Amino acid sequence: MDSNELLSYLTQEINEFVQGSSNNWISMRGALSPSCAALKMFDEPLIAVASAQDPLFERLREPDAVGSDMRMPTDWLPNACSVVSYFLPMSERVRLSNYGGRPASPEWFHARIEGQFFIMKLGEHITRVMRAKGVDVICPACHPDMNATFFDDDPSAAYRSNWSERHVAYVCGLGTFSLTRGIITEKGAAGRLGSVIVSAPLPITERPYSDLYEYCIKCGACIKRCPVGAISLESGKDNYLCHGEMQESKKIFPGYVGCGKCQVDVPCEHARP
Ligand code: B12
Repeated sequence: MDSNELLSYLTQEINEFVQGSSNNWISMRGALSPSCAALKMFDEPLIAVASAQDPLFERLREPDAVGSDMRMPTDWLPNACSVVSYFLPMSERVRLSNYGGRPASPEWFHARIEGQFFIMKLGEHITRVMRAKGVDVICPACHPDMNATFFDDDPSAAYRSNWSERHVAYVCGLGTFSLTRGIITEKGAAGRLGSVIVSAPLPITERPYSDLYEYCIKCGACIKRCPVGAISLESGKDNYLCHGEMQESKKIFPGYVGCGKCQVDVPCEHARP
């Protein structure tokens, strides 16, 4: 298979998995509320590729970007050649359910918790199909070394992962940051991200922007949506306040966390404004 064929094959495998895997649906038995029965969490993803040697990855190790803990593609996979990033847009049902005020809707809680589980299942699936083609692959989100530091762990390094999926998505050409610091893609900001690193060369996606916040129109709609006043035009989003709201949300359904109010009922919800 040449690199174009391999990317087409991978894209098809990802799309079929999102469409066909039962893990993308909430069963009647597992539903937090009757409204969530047979809920499909994610629609067809966006997929983009960067070279593992793209110098922008090194730039992420600077303190103003992510910091020195940010791992490079070759730290995960020594023979890394390409990085594939994917954005899974929340389904309309999930998005609309979260239009009200706090707390997050049960549908949104599912897309946060079972949604992340699904992203890991997708990573495992990609790993299987790529290995079957003789390609080495690592999915950082499925790897025991993937971590994130929260304020309680170390305030000076708070809210940083050693593989920030948004920064990887930015390098791969999927989109730019918003006032809320979420990534805005061609399918909006309401969704979750994942990525894999592979040893095969794949056709690289053009990065159609040069500014970090190019897709954000700074309309301020997310400012009004935030229940704790964590977002401002002057300083973007205060992660400490945002995290506090997420912690509060844990009291509603044990084991569930989420908010996402700033990602819905805003112009960047499901399209690039
Ligand atoms: C820690 C964390 C949080 C923290 C802090 C969030 C944050 N903005 O960092 C808290 C608890 C607050 C949080 C909340 C939420 N999170 Co969260 N979180 C993470 C996590 C685990 C790590 C984030 C990280 O490493 N940040 C690193 C710091 C450095 O990022 P930053 O300060 O925002 O980055 C700025 C600088 O880098 C600056 N910059 C300066 N110079 C330069 C130079 C260059 C070259 C670049 C690129 C950037 C740059 O630009 C950036 C934007 O301002 C990721 C998962 C992962 N492993 O990636 C999910 C993740 C970011 N969360 C996600 C989501 C969905 C949420 C929630 C909506 C939860 C929910 N589902 O209800 C909320 C609100 C999200 C929001 N609007 O920001 C998604 C984002 C999806 C998207 N569309 O972008 C992620 C990617 C999880 C996933 N797998 O999809 N989260």
